[in-house]
Amino acid sequence: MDRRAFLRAVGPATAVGLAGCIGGRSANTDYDVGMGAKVFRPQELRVEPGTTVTWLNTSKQGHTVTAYEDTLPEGADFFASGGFESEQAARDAWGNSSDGTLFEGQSFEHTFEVRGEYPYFCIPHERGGMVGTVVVTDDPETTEE
Ligand SMILES: [Cu+2]
Repeated sequence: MDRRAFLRAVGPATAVGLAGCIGGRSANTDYDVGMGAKVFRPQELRVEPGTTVTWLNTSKQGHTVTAYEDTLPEGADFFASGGFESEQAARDAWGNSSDGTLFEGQSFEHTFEVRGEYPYFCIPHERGGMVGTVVVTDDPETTEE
């Protein structure tokens, strides 16, 4: 079983539109982390180094995917929807003009090379608890470290 297929298999049973899926994978179903009203699903995703993770806004609300810069593993790249280079830049841009927002059906990707834990959040729903973690590990199929 390939890695992405495994991740989908253990991921959220989120209902998404099925139009256009006949005979293959549509863009709307090919994602690793979905989004509810104020939640990332799954909240924790475990992947091997080198994995490209795709987030898809499967809700009607606008969200962001924004890394907590201060807690990134050493040597890891910052990531944020909108392509900002720092957490502060992402927060400022969202505050000024909602830049970096993923609207319904929009996706964001990041490739994780460095092992470790990557907490991230949604800027407008951070206070509502919309946070998640990507764990990059050589052994993604267990939940014990
Ligand atoms: Cu959100």
